[in-house]
Amino acid sequence: MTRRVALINMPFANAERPSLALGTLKALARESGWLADVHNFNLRFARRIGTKAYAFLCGTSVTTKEQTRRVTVSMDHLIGEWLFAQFFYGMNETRVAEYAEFLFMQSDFSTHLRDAILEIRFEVATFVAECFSSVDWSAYAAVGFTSTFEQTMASLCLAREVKARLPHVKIIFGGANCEGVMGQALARNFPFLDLVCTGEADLAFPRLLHELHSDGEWWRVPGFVARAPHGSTGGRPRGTRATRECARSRDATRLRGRARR
Ligand code: B12
Repeated sequence: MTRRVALINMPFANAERPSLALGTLKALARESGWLADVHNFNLRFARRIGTKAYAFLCGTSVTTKEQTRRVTVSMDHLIGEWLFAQFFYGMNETRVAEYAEFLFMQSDFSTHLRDAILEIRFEVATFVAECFSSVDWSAYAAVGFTSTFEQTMASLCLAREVKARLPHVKIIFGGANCEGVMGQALARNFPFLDLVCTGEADLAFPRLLHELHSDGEWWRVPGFVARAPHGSTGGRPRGTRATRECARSRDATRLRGRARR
């Protein structure tokens, strides 16, 4: 198996701050003798929709010609997730109208600003296609996505594409949105995810790379919820034992921390 892994940073990761997680994982991969390429597709989307619009969707407050008072998106609206969900699940204009109404009620956006936000959904399909075609995914044994804040739907869009065309490439998710039961739910609901890292990966990721390279039992590495390679019905993912092990070690760390205080 080739020792090369792609690490992906999808929208809506802040365009002004590189991902600490992917920097860490890249260094860990290198120490394990793997080549790791970080693809910051968040920057590509920022270029596509404009850096000001992108920063706004990441939480920066803005004023516009029509909107003279400064406004900020609320993280509770999950606008970034909603935009990519329109592509992932297929657009439904009734639901779009419902969401527009919701945004109108919940925020003091001008009609112009609200419509501009909703229009961004039409950029997503081309963006995902471009992300896919810009990389030779067959060069990788695994593709890892980091998801914190509003990166889950965009990551799922590209991950589904890669898995559909290259089923042998392992798809791995990790990040704050995959912690604990959230990671279990992701693995259960999206069958194209092979592994979801449900906590810190500093120890788990090198171990996973080792198992992948040696054709070992990668689905048993503690810290991941994993889908078994053969005979999986696509139902419950395997690896809950690993998650419990991971949870136990996290509890132990927390207790040690408390004891020190
Ligand atoms: C630094 C930080 C910030 C900074 C910078 C954020 C940034 N954009 O880079 C600032 C102060 C700006 C900030 C702001 C906010 N933050 Co903040 N922040 C953090 C903090 C303290 C550290 C994040 C970090 O970089 N860690 C270091 C990296 C190395 O760790 P990591 O990302 O967890 O990655 C590890 C694992 O998750 C895993 N992993 C990650 N990706 C992948 C991928 C693969 C393939 C694998 C195998 C493993 C893996 O491996 C890594 C190494 O172990 C975390 C809390 C925490 N202790 O983690 C909260 C946290 C990320 N923030 C949070 C929140 C809610 C916010 C705000 C929304 C708060 C608010 N209400 O305004 C804003 C949003 C800002 C924005 N939209 O950009 C939440 C996010 C929840 C979520 N599910 O996404 C966290 C988790 C805190 C919490 N527990 O609630 N934040």
